[in-house]
Amino acid sequence: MRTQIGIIGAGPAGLFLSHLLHRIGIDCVVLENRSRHDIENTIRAGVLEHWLIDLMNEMGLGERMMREGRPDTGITMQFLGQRHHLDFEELTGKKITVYAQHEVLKDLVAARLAQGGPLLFSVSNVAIADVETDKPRITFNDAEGAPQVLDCDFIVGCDGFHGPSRQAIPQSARQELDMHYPWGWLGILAEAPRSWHELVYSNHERGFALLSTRSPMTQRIYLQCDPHDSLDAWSDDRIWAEMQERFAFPGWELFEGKIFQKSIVGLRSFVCQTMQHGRLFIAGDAAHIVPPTGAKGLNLSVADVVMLSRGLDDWYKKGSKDRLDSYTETCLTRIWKYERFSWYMTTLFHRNDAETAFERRIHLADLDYVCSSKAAATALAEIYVGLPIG
Ligand code: FAS
Ligand code: PHB
Repeated sequence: MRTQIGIIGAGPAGLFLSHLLHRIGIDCVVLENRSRHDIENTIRAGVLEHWLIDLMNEMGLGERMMREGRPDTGITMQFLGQRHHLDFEELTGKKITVYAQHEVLKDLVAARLAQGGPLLFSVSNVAIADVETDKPRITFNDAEGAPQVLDCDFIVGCDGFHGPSRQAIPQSARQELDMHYPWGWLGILAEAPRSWHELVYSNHERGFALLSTRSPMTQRIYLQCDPHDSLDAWSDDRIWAEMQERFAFPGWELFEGKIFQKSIVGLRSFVCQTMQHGRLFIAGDAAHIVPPTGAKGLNLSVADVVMLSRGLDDWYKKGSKDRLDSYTETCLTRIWKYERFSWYMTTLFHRNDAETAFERRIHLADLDYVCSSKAAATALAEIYVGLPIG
């Protein structure tokens, strides 16, 4: 098999890249080791930045998102029993849209297959070779187990944090930086109506809680927990009791319902400051991880491949490698702003048992400042809605 761009991974980064390349007439093949059903049913992110909505619509992929996604003018911040609306639209002129990542993937997969784009699911034994030559290749077994070779001009690793592409950059050439947080997120999906008109971020003495949504009758709710907690320790009753405490607000009711999905994820920040090596590029979670508090993971992954697609366009159309050569530097500028923002939102909203009484008052003053200063609110809002994609 031969193509111009070999893409490993059919998550947001890999699928958006395939559509961006298709739009500019560059051939690509996407290799995904999970099944179509699995990737379309993996519950992850929920918030899309304004420019990503525009991109989906520009590519003709936004019809269902515009129909089923929930555009929000802002978020609600809750602390000390008070709720404060941060009006992003008033502060920035932009909105966010709550539309689940797995729904985005369904739309991207269906469109890619309809275009006849080679999108191979359930592959195995993916290995990257010869990236230091001008004939890089990917070896793998296809869904039937037959060995295959994909010859490419370039390989793009969109295979997430645990995929093989980052490891294909020699350790000596990789500069990796990370931070771990002492918190985990217990996330649930519940069959219940919406209890509030927008996202609620609650900083409560008992811990952080986040009220999000997936549809009018499916709610996505998160609780700060110990990252080493087991789901066995979190019965449905305990989960609802904890959520009622952390979201408690006079005259308001959190609607409960059947919990049909539970998970616990740890929080971390990670950046591989080397995002290219020879003819190999890495993008998205393969290169960086943010704690989900700022709702940046998916959006940052897509921003990487927007930048990369521009460099590949220059390479094929103008014979210029300048934008490919500056890919890492270009992406890191946005990545580190989003890493800081995600760290900020995480430390702002999570209950840190290790902080002193004085630090707790500083923390509460920080929350109060965001809710009482237009300048502070705008600083949060402009990144939450999404920095310009340039
Ligand atoms: P992804 O990890 O999404 O996609 C990588 C793809 O590569 C996967 O489909 C994988 O199966 C495939 N792959 C891996 N190894 C392979 C191999 N060897 N061969 C072929 N394919 C391979 N972000 C938010 O903004 N908000 C959230 O609430 C949020 N919650 C999250 C919860 C969890 C449990 C996780 C893990 C992440 C969460 N994220 C969240 C972040 C998430 O949305 C990512 O930022 C986003 O999926 C990144 O997209 P990709 O870079 O495409 O990587
Ligand atoms: C989600 O809906 O999954 C979501 C929303 C906002 C966040 C994180 C996750 O900050």
